[in-house]
Amino acid sequence: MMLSAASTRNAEVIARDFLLTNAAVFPFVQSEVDQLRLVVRDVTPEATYLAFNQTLNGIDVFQGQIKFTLSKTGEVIQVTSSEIVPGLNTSTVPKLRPEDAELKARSAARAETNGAFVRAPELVIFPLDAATARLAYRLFLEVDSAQLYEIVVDAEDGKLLFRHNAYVNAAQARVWTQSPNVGSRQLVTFPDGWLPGTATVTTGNNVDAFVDANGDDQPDPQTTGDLEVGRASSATQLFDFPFGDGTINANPRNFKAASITNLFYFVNIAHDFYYGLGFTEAAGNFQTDNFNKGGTGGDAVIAEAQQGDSDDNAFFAPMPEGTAPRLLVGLRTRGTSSLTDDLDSAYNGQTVIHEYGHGVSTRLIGAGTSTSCLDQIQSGAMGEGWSDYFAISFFNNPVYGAYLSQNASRGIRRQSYEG
Ligand SMILES: [Ca+2]
Ligand SMILES: [Ca+2]
Ligand SMILES: [Ca+2]
Ligand SMILES: [Zn+2]
Repeated sequence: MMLSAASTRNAEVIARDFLLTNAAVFPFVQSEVDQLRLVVRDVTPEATYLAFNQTLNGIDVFQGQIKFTLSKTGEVIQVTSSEIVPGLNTSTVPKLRPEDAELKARSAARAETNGAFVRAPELVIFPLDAATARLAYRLFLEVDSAQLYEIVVDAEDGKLLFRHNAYVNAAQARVWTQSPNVGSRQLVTFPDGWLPGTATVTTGNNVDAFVDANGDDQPDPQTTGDLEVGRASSATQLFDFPFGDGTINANPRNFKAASITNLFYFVNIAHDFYYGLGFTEAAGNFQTDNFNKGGTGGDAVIAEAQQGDSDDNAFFAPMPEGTAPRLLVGLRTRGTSSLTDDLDSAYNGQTVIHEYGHGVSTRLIGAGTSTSCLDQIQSGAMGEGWSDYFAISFFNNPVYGAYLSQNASRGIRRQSYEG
């Protein structure tokens, strides 16, 4: 179906006229249509493709495009639009200087001293919703071979409005993939589903991870550069924080963001591991949104790092299907008053697979209802055995808790599972 009649007029004139005569769909007034900047004009024997960008006082609206396809006889065949904002009255005079915007962008990308801008800062109008927009700077910062960020910061207060890594369109984190006893910390890319595209803290569909040093089971209300109300925080979804624990004579309490990030990572790993074994939405797993795949949502794991009541231990508090369970991991004091020899269970993958395993076994055996089905001596022992089995099996490492005990031959159990 054609959207307009054939015409011998210039394609650009046809397109602008179309917008004015379809104000119910594109509520632009004449001056707004006049300000549209033609950015693409691609003429083929069969069709003409046009793209306009909305502008205000010569400044482009960020991703504010309207695209037209016209037949060779001048009929409008298709019109699509993205972030256009009719009735804009945003100021087009920046308060921030371009060099200030560069400093803000560097800080957002954690590249204060490294990396280079590949384009000069340019002003854009950044829509916040269908009716409001901010004047902003758009910058491109190449940090290294894995990170080239497109960053948009507010031209008035420098607030980060948008970030996108042209190389990796996903969140990343630097984590221990087994424990500080094994290998080095790795920069990993989060699979889809771990963190919403706009998230800036460690709250995802499978887990909400935060620090609870005072042991009240609520996120400690701490907000610093690396923390936002107790969660690890990164405006660029680059969860890369300084690490320290007793293995390098550092007090792990001074590295909360790294701890929370690693716990977030391991709980997601556990979610995906058990999911693959059949602990799906319909089986009663732990997710906020179940994507219409059965079961009851609203029960992503609440994961508490450096939990104040869990020194030298870790816990899983099961809940009925549909209510969020808690996974608590504590610091290991190692029986000394020194804080700089302390270890952190959040860095121990086996601990998280084990504790999460209690959630799985209790949810399955309790039919999504009982939370005490594995509480007796024999059933409890079986639960511990299953959890250890999954933990050593996942990492293909028969010694349970070598990091926590700094004992490579038997870990925190009486002996290795291989004797
Ligand atoms: Ca707390
Ligand atoms: Ca569930
Ligand atoms: Ca200690
Ligand atoms: Zn256990």
